[in-house]
Amino acid sequence: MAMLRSLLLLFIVFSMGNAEVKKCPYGWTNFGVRCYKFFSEAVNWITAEKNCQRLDANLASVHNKIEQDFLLSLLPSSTTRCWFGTHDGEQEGQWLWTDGTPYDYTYWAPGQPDNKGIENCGDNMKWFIYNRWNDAACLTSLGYVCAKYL
Ligand SMILES: [Ca+2]
Ligand SMILES: [Ca+2]
Repeated sequence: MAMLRSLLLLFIVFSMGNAEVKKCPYGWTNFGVRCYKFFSEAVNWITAEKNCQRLDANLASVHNKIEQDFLLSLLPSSTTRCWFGTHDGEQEGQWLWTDGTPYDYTYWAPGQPDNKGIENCGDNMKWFIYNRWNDAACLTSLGYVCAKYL
């Protein structure tokens, strides 16, 4: 009986060991089921997405106002804009997320997206009163926010 009890105890200990809580890598911030990080290095949009992919991430997608507010909270106050994961490069006006999630939410600034002079990449602005999205020329250099699943 004592043996059985010991075996049971061992089983429980090992089970608990396997049920470890998933954590974000150092420097990334957990929100919901994803981990986010702002990179201040200013690069063009495709470089930003590729840099995220090297970290098993994509440029961040946004699916509701709570995620939008969280994403902007990652930006240092001096940084007014960052790349995030939306683009309409394949077909004008058909916006997609680089992480493949459904395009089920938008938060464009007034008058945006305006495709002014050809703008196919989304930036998120902590600027003036808006805290909203803009479409920008993809070769613009901006910081960016990557996101990946836990
Ligand atoms: Ca466009
Ligand atoms: Ca624009």
